Amino acid sequence: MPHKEQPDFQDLLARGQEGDRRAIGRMISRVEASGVADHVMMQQLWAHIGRARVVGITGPPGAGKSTMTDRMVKYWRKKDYRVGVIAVDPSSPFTGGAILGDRVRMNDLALDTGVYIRSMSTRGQLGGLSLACSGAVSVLDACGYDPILIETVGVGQSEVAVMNVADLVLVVSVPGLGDDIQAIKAGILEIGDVFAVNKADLPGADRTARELHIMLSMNPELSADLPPILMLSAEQNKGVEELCESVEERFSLMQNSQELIMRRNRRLEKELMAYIQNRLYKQVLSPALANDSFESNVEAFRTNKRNPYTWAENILKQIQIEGSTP
Ligand SMILES: Nc1nc2c(ncn2[C@@H]2O[C@H](COP(=O)(O)OP(=O)(O)OP(=O)(O)O)[C@@H](O)[C@H]2O)c(=O)[nH]1
Ligand SMILES: [Mg+2]
Repeated sequence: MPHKEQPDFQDLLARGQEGDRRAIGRMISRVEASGVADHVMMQQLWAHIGRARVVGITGPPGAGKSTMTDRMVKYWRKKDYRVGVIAVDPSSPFTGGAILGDRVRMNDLALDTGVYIRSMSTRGQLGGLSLACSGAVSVLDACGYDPILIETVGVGQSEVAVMNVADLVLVVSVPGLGDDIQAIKAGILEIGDVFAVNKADLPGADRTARELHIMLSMNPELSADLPPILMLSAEQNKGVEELCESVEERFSLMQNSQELIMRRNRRLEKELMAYIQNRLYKQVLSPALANDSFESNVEAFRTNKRNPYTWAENILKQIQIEGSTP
């Protein structure tokens, strides 16, 4: 069945591919607003995506992720790539100033038409932050942006989950984190493909890099192929080139070994499963639960007037009946 938004979308896409930021912004907003990814749009995007290299950048608050992102964007701009940036702003009050900081820092980038920067909030993403982020990546990919950098603080679960959207994850550490490397969540260490010790202009960077090396060596799954650890000072623009080259090299390796394809397949499967679950919940399960909710039965369960497992079976029965109706 033709969708009424179809011609509108083709027009937006064509304009987005020319670098029209308003058109790109509108497409991303549509992905974000729909809660579950806008399936008509995702269907139309599918034929246009798969070229962009998606780099996730994560690390503790204040590690210099935005400063690094800014430098890395400039490196790829010099090579004439059109670069996309998705900055996932942490909603925590402690880092609430990040958006403004990012804006100020990336001001000169904002004037460059070869760069598209989008802030995305952890709040208000009905279908989940990862889904919204993945939709935004697809839009940018379809519009010809490559690489696409996603910056997020490695604190909350949803922020870390965003890294699933990336092909490659860059984990940023800095000297003097108190408990040093321990301050980086173990979960983040495991997802890193390239490690950066930023603020190498400050004392203690060597030690941080050494500790990182030891921690990574202890992981038996990695011991044969330790991810690279690079030191840099984003602020002084030292070591940024080497870092970007290392990221590019990693991408070539992943391309040659089919690792990239495997990761993308896994990601697609996860995304589609999340999408199906969302739709199932929204269209099938929530109407059934609205008629006969858990809450409305709590008292009956407690007083043995109704059995909770019978209730659950009853919900399932309703779904089957409703689900099989054409
Ligand atoms: N000394 C030093 N300071 C740096 C370096 N890179 C960034 N900074 C400073 O560290 C502070 C935080 O930098 P950001 O780039 O905002 O860090 P962030 O990781 O994006 O921060 P959040 O998004 O709030 O988590 C700023 O004051 C930067 O100027 C560096 O290489 N050396
Ligand atoms: Mg930042």
